[in-house]
Amino acid sequence: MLTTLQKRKWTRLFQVYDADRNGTIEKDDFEAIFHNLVQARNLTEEMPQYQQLYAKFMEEWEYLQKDADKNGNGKIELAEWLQHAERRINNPNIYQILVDLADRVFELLDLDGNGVIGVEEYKTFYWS
Ligand SMILES: [Ca+2]
Ligand SMILES: [Ca+2]
Ligand SMILES: [Ca+2]
Repeated sequence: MLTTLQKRKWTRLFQVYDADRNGTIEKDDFEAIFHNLVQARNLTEEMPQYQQLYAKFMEEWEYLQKDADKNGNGKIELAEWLQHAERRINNPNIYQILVDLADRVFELLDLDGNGVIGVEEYKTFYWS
């Protein structure tokens, strides 16, 4: 069982991943997040950072689809996500993929590099 705090955190994370806010996580959401990030950062396809980030996003999505999408409809519903969270928390190797990705996203979002995501930086990400 997830604790109340874990449940809240993972629900929040679900909302972050659900970029188009339609209530489920799909590959499109991953693509959208990725494109917002690379735009905010002015990364272009020929840059190694772009390729690395894209690979990370797709790795994460493929993993999610395999492990979380239990009804196989190509979307992760919140209930599937929370069950997935429970398995993931208990598996440090898998957990690491998520932590790496979150670090990478954080690094990219912190446009001025001060170690904090400011409101403007957050906006750039979600409303660019
Ligand atoms: Ca979505
Ligand atoms: Ca599903
Ligand atoms: Ca910052």
